[in-house]
Amino acid sequence: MSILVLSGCSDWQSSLHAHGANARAILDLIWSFGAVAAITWLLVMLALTMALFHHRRVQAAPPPLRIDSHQERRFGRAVGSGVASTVLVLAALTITSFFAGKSIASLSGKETLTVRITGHQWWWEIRYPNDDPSRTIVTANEIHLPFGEPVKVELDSTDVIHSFWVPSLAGKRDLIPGRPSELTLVADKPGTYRGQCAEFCGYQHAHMAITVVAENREAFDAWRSRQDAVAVAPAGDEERRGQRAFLSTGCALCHTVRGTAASGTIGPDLTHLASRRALAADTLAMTPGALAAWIADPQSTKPGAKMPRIDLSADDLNAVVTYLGSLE
Ligand code: HEC
Ligand SMILES: [Cu+2]
Repeated sequence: MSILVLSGCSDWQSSLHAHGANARAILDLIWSFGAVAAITWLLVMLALTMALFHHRRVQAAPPPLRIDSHQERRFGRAVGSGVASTVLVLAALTITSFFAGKSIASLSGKETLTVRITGHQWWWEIRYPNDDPSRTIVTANEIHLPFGEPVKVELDSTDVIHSFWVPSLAGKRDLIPGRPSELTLVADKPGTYRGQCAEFCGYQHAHMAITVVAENREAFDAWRSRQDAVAVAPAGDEERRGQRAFLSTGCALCHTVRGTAASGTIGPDLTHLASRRALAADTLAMTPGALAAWIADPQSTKPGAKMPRIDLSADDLNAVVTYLGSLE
């Protein structure tokens, strides 16, 4: 629990710690709306307190139809100025939010990179499209991007509505099946930012996190060319055994490992699995032990996940873990 509470405040997943132009525009809105709401609340409380203390005792109730015109004018002025100031404040807030929207929209069209994200229960499929489709990079749950450059993120979903939200970098955007949407991500400086599905999408909604790794251009290009390559061939007997087990026990029906016969598309692409930081949408760290635990019984880690438990012999399991662990 305390970890949850703390992670809400840490600066890698927080709207209050903006690390990009779009997140900053939203943070400015949060502060200005918050300040206006606080001042309004204070004024109302002040008026209420004054009313309580200046309350004059009514000696005898006046006859209901006797209108005191002086009193009426005062009431009229009070209500009128209340309405006028409400309208002014609303207009000011509308204008502020209009300009925030404009500054966010101003980045679109200036993007240097496109990332296509598809939401799945309960993981993110990430593609870096290429004019040559065979060179499109497919990965999962981890976006790499060059910092300082606006990146166009195209969003879609194949099952239910999800919502893409990396609070330190940008606002939310829903992923609605059949209704593609877009968002611009920009990170000011290198760093790792965490995002989370922000629209309840089923049982494992809370285990649907995404990581954004912002790095300099050279590091990003190096990452991209590593991802571009097909999977490394098994280097030894153990890896060969692992690959055989992987291809023959059904894993290949759902997973792709480019360069092998495995070309399933139900689950994440595993071509460069070992280059990622986490497993199953940031549910487990990328360690051999966690990988073995996940493959041996995905349902105990993420009940309801769309990956069935497949019985492998202990030796096959170890070999599969070694093989997948070699796919950098
Ligand atoms: C019926 C389809 C299906 C089969 C069969 C299947 N998987 Fe999966 N696998 C998935 C799905 C869906 C996920 C994503 C689960 C999630 O994060 O919610 C997944 C996730 C994974 C991951 C984590 C990937 C990541 O980047 O987080 C690994 C590793 C994995 N599977 C390995 C295997 C292995 C090894 C086998 C065979 C023993 C296998 N899978 C069989 C559907 C399948
Ligand atoms: Cu979701």
